[in-house]
Amino acid sequence: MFEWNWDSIAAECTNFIGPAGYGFVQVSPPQEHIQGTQWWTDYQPVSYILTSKRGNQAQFQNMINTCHAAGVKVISDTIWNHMTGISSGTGVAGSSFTMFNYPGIYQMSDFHFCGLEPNNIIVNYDNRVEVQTCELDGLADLATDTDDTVRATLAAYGNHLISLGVDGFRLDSAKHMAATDIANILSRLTAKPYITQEVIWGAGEPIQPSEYVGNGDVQEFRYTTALQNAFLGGGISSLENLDSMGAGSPVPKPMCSSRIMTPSEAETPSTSTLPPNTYITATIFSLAHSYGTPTILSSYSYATTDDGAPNGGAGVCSATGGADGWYCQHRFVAITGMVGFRNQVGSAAITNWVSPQSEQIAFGRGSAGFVAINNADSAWTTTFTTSLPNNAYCDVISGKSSGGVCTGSGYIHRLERSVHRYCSSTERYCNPHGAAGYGKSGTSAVVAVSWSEEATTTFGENIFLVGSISQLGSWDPDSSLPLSAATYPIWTITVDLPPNTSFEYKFIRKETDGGIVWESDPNRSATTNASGSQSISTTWR
Ligand code: ARE
Ligand code: CA
Repeated sequence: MFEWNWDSIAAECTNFIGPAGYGFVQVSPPQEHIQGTQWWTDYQPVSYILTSKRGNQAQFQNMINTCHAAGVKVISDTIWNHMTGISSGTGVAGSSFTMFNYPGIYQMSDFHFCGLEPNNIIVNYDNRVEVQTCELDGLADLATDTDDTVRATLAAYGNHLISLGVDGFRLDSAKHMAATDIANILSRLTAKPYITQEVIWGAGEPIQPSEYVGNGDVQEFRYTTALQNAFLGGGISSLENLDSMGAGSPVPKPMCSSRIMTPSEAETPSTSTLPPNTYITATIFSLAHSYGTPTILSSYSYATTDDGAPNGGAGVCSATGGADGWYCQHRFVAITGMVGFRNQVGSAAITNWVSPQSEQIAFGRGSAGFVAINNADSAWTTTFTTSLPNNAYCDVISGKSSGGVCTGSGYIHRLERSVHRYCSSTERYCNPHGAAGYGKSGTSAVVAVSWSEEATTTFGENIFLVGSISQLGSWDPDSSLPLSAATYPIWTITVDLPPNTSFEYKFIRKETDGGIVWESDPNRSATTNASGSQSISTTWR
């Protein structure tokens, strides 16, 4: 929530971010910084007082509590590398300073003076020592390597944030501190927060993002570049090889850069309607694909790149987009639909990847979701093979499920596990078929049947449901439905079945070696109700 103030983030957590299913909200730096309307004044710290443009400590605390109550964790942007770049002044909380003397906190001896003529400012990114001990853009560089006052002060700041309930830190300019410096400071924290480190990968540079993975996640930006290149002409079929697209070298899995391109980097979205543009389409891809931990940047429009937040920093949105200069990308229907999709598919593997031509791809995520993306300007009409069980599904991109009814298009997922979808010539994206349980077609009445099957298994064995009707796999073990072991030894599953329908079924156990053990005869039987839901409890036999 780039540059949103604390009160408006608190309200947005309650009103939208929590209900939409986002896991975290990342916020701009909370500490005292230099004065000025430009957004980047936030990156010139003056003290560790928690008063910034966005509010004071009480407001920051209230935001954390409110977001937590809405089920949303908080990541704080955190600056450990440097202090100010301007030579003197007064911070937004009233603290006076001169560069290299921050009263009561740091003095001259706590900073690096790397000896680089004429002004100690980093020029050569091919020199490790220069990058880590000279000044980034002239920002007073803290001696994080040698100075115990610096390390203790930064850890005290981190512990203060943790004591308020902050769940994670984004470590700004992490590349400009040795990974071991960061590790030392982290070791002094009272709890281990979620860590994401900004280490921009640069061609030929000696400092590698991989050096930092021991501390936490790394935001290294090659993912952004790969997506941008693919969607803006390179061809999205190339994304099948995402793991090896990092400018000739592999993009290692654990360090995904998650920041998606901003609207200004792609095409500026309209604030009133859902625009079928590249930004949206690429964001859909990043949420559908298993790679990394996606971040949605929620930003604002600007005339110059120095512009600070609109509306005095108070974030405002319309129902499905921005208002008063804010974009509110986190509210876009397609994006929130895909957040739900991602929550549903979890860690399920990618299945059934197809790309008939370079600008069209489709793939599934286990038994829970399927997405088709058309980045060409021509229509794409085809039949897909998916890993989804036969069922009715909502298109979560054109509308999300609300009260069990699709507000967008609904699809019946038919026999042969295929699904039809047509993209019009004006659409640059095609719609994914959303997660089971994330909304059923409003046009097809179904009865939700929930089973609780008690079964003891050994590690690696799993229980599946198979039966006489197509929704239960037509007695084909390969089409059987997996039960959840979340409440082991009670295995559970809920399946939407047609009303007033009689069928037979059994549970099967799949062994670690692929073998299948059927329950003993006779077959179990049941008949669905006319509507609503029903529950059946059984025990393995
Ligand atoms: C401002 C003024 C400057 C002035 C300075 C000091 O704009 O003209 O010299 O103040 O008075 C942000 C803004 C800066 C701003 C700064 C402080 O972007 O414009 O400077 O706040 O107010 C490298 C770093 C990377 C860093 C980028 C900017 O490795 O960590 O440079 N990114 C983070 C944030 C920024 C933020 C800072 C760090 C500082 O994302 O928003 O700066 O807190 C290659 C290399 C990269 C290098 C990149 C750009 O790609 O591989 O490592 O990134 O070039 O140089
Ligand atoms: Ca440094």
